[in-house]
Amino acid sequence: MIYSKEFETMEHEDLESLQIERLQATLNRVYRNVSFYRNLYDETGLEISEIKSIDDMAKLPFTTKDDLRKSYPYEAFAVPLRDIVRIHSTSGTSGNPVVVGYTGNDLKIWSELVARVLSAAGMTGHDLIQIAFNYSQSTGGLGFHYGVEQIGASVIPASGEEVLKQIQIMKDYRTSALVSTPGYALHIVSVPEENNMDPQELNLSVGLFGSEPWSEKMRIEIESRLKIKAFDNYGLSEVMGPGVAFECEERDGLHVNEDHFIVEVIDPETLQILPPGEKGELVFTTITKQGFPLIRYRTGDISSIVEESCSCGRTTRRIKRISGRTDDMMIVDGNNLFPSQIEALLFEIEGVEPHFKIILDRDEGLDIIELKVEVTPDFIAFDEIRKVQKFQNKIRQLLINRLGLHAKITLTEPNSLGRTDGGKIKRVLDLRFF
Ligand code: DLL
Repeated sequence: MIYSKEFETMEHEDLESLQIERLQATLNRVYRNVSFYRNLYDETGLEISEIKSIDDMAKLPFTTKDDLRKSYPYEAFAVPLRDIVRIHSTSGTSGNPVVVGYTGNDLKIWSELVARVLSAAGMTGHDLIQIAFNYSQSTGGLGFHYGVEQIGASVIPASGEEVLKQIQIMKDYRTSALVSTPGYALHIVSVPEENNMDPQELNLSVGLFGSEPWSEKMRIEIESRLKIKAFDNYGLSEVMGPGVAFECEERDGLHVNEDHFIVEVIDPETLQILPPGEKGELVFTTITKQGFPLIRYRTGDISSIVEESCSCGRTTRRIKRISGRTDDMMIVDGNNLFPSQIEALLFEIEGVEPHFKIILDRDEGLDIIELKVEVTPDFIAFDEIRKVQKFQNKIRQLLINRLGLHAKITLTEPNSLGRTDGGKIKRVLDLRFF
């Protein structure tokens, strides 16, 4: 079903006029209220009144995650704090997290955009929808929650509940739709098999998965093992959370909510705009957000724009499934993590070198992470089991306390991790299949 027919099926010309009108209002707002944008435009001599068409957008400078981090916590908000009714944040890297504020109107729009995502996957007011995203600072849990209420379905906020409990709820409450990461869906299918439970006993018919990369192969596996139809959806906290782009019943690319976000694809090296069909970095501009508007935000996600119309009837353009990142960001069980975060922690521990390798693998759908760390040459304790264990524990605890990351720690001898010709260690070895 198409939730917002008027906007999702708008003639392209009308959509473009709407976009330009909303973009100009947003540019005025950020120029007036956000010193980062005002300084940026003043420095580059840009007059925002020059931006009269979508093509003119090329004149606007980009915004990066680093810019937003520097605005910690509230500098990039475009309204006074008293008008903000919700605050989310991205996980911090070695520095500050990005803090995102929503006004009451932003939340209303967010619910509507998530309602579009759910409706496109065939969910209606009759569904019982179990949300297995954490209800936390990240946007998955609460973002979906209000969208489910918006379509009048019943929401089961299972959040981070333990997996057997999740399955019990699914069985007893006759959950018809699951919203989670694709990895979690695979985990859910592995557990009943171990416990002699049959997925057929569940009433699930549809799954909506996102927040991390996944492949067509993984979709087939989830669908056949859970006996459901699985849909992809994409979003990021800085731009809004879930609700940015989503698959319809054709499942051939993700429709962007273009009446709220302008999407571009650029070459991450030359920063030139790429034509539809060419792969590059996704860039989003928000055109209705009040609390935390973003102009030409570089996401680091790699995709391309599909220009051909879709037979579902929506006229909004689609992006291809996300195929990777321009940076070294990893997504571990739906949480974003940069190697630099780990490096910063290791610097604090005496006796280890900041030389390490992260090995990512998947077991029964869940991500497992191993951290191999080289110790300094004077740490000759490999034969003192207790000392080694104590040391491993110290690193393990630090990762849990600071990054919420449960990793297996392996200590290795100096220079044992292998270097490239340039002397660098390849930081991440990702053995998960996508
Ligand atoms: O993951 C928002 C979200 C929640 C989207 C639930 C969908 C469902 P962040 O935690 O800020 O926000 O992470 C955003 O996750 O830049 C991508 O790298 C990655 N990502 C999100 N959705 C997909 C997807 C939420 N469908 C980052 N495929 C983004 C691949 C995805 N990667």
